[in-house]
Amino acid sequence: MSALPWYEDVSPGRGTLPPRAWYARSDASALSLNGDWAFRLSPTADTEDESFAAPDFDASGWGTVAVPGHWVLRGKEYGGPAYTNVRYPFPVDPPRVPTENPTGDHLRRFDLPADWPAGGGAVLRLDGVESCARVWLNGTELGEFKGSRLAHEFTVGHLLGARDNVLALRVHQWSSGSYLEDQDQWWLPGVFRDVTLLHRPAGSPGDFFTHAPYDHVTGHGTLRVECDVPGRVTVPELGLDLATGESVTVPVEPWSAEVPRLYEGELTAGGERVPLRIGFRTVAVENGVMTVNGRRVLFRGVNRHEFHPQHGRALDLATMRQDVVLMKRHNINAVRTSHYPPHPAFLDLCDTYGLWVIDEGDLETHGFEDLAWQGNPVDDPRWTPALLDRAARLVERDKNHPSVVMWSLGNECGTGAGLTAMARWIRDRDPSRLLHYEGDRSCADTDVYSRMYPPHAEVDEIGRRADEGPERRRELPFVLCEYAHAMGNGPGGLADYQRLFETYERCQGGFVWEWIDHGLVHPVHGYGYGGDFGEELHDGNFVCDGLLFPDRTPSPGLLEYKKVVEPVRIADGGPGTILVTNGHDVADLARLAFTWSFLADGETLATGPLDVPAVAAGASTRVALPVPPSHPAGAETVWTVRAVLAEDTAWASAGHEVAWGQIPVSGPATAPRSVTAAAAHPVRPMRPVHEAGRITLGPGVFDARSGALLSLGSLPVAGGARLDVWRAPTDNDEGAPWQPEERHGPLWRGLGLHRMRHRIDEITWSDDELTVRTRVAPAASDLGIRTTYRWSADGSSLRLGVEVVPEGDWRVPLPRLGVRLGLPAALDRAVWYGAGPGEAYPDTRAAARLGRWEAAVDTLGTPYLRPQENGARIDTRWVELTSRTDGVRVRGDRAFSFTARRWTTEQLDAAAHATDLVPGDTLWLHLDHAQHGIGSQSCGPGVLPAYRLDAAPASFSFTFGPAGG
Ligand code: IPT
Repeated sequence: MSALPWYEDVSPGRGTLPPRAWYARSDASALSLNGDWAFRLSPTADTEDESFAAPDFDASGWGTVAVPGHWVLRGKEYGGPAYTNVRYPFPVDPPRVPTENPTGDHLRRFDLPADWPAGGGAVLRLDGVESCARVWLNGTELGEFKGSRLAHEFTVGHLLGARDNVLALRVHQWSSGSYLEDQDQWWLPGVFRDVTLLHRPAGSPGDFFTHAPYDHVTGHGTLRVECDVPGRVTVPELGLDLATGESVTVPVEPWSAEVPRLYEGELTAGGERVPLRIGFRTVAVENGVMTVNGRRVLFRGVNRHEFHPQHGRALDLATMRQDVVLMKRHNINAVRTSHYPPHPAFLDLCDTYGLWVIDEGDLETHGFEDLAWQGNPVDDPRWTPALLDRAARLVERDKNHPSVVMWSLGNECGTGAGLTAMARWIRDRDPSRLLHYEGDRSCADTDVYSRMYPPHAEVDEIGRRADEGPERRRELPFVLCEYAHAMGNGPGGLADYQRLFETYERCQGGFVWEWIDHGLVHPVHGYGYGGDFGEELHDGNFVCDGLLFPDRTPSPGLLEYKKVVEPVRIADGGPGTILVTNGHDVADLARLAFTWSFLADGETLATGPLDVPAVAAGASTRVALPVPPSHPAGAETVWTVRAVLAEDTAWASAGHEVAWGQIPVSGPATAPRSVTAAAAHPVRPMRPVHEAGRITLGPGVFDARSGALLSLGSLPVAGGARLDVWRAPTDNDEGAPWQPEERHGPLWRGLGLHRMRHRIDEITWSDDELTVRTRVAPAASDLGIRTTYRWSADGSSLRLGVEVVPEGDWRVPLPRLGVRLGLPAALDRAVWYGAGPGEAYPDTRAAARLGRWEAAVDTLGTPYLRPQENGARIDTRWVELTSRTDGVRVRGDRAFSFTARRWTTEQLDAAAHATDLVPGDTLWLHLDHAQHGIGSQSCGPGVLPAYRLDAAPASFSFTFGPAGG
């Protein structure tokens, strides 16, 4: 067999310059080559010869493609995006790739700007091309490279003319590099980051390395800028002017994610002045704890893939900034750049706004796991040069960012000598940061013990340092590089993890998987996921597991995370006081203003400012509350204390809420636990009246045969107000096959909880009550739920008491336990008193606060890309649903959850995309005594025992009355 073509050999490339520090700009000229390029797509690597690279080639018959961009996102005639999680979408035979290898030829003609300097050289920089490129300028081949999310540069000065330069790129979708880029994401070939021509004045720096450690004992920073050419470094604010290579120690303010103090400086060498953005900080492990500037840090992190619903991984600066601002506004302080170095400008934003960064190499070979890791490139010396190239391109490009506190070798590669070689190289080149890699449990090469998706109990054990394992590992700080899989509704259990992180110093937080849903704009489905673009192999909606929807709207999961990781805790401090705990890593509370409000039955009676001293990070203080305002006797009362930004910041305006707490003063008037009518309606109980197949009881009319509620005052009722235990399984209910726990979604469906039948055993009435006895059960099973409905009424309200007694050996929890009824869709507004304003379930309820809330019914739901249970409002005392002319109020004897939507659970369950759900003319109202928790089992652990809804005898009741009652 002949030698392999370059794109199939394992080498990282040829002809490129050594990697070096990236900077956004200097005073040297630069020409962006972004824009519309001439483009030709071929089905194989060799359909077309290389004559297109010749300067006189006529490309007038070609189409165009936007650079940066991915050609597959241009429409069907350009192929399409393809999503796989772990599996390679081609036969695994490294380093060979399929003959069907979509190949994009790209051409760009350009003139040099009139003011392009005459002397010096020039460099062509390509910041990201998937999966490889061969490059020509003016007919001369420059070389070729692999490493999609890495910068590659070529010397081009000698080839440039003033006019009519022709840059030609041949890009193959598949290359040997694809074996190293098996990240869980869309396969998206193309020139997806900037292409820039950089003038290089004579004597200008090739590379430089800013060293700026901070000594927290002395408060001094030491600055030294290494450079490959002699130059000078100035930092006017510090009065510094020193030679490159020289070091100076001066008093400084340190950089941290909370106080991202940057000093502007300049490196002058030859004819170039390069702006420096210096952040002084020292990263260390001290006694098994990771510290920055001598203080323990706690990561409130997310995994961020680069994603845009229209542009894939081609992100503009505004979108990157939007990500950073959204993170800061949601109390997120750390990012893992899963699983490749991001666009370099993103790291500038992290430096500026303040985020701790784990910068990860462009490396994942996960698809070998299914093959027992046979042939894994990270354990094959032939691939080591390619791995080292990736390590160097990561570190060299990003080494000058203070935000980067850890280097990560890559993700999900198993183990191998190649990884060790990378780790050695990185340690040698940059000992100032910690090294991360999750895939090797021995931690032989790493400075932190990192896990993905460990259950809470395991985190607890590690926190107590009771974990077994290699000696070395037991002395390392612990992080969860991935946890809380945010797929669909969820993640549940966040608060329980956070408690562990705040209990054990060794547990230094984690990174939620993941930041944003990768739903791509789709002509039919709104947003498409795996399988929607004709892929023969795909992993469905596993690519939609973010805290943001594709359009960057925060999901309920992000709001929950914001609350769970809030850096200030406001709790009951004992009579008349609150306890304020500053959970920041370094910042005191001076930047925050506190306010109180006093609520009675959800109504705000008074508000005011609260003086809270600027306690230091880690410290607590007790603060006295004012005298409560006068309020109705017997009202449920609660203090709400909020911490808001005192002044505008770069990422939010003054008044932006950072943290809050609620402190109950007096509870709800204790409701009668008995569900007998007498207890609820001491006055004027009404008599059921039987006539012509109907039973009338106050405002309720029932079918005398089935006991179904037919109307409620003037409102027709569908579905009878019957017991309901089914919910459209969430992605977390469905669970992941690799999780050891039982998967409830499939078990529920197997049992038939989605097709429960209602047997009417007895309908009786007395002077003051209508009683309907039933047994609710699925076909083919001996499991069932004895259900008794007791209806009673006074003049205007109707009361339903429900008693359930499960029969048989129930081994699975119930999805929900409540009743559902259909009301006219004209009831389009909801007002409720309970926890809100957003969706909440037993283990996703931290962000829900007690209050009186109001919303259009059509906004109560959460449009998860794959439809599933959503939109419940927890801890509801009462809810009112109204149209312009009509309305109903439902009160619970005890707090309940309500859900209101214009489609049934069955329709929700059957839908594959949010666009499948069409509102009907019935408003389906669920009144749930309880719901099962959410958990995180779509990838990680399931619902914790405390949040399980086990089948057990229960009774609950609701009172239906006129709105405004
Ligand atoms: C883990 C991966 O690291 C990440 O890329 C993503 O796939 C995530 O899971 C799930 O969405 S790997 C998983 C099989 C534990």
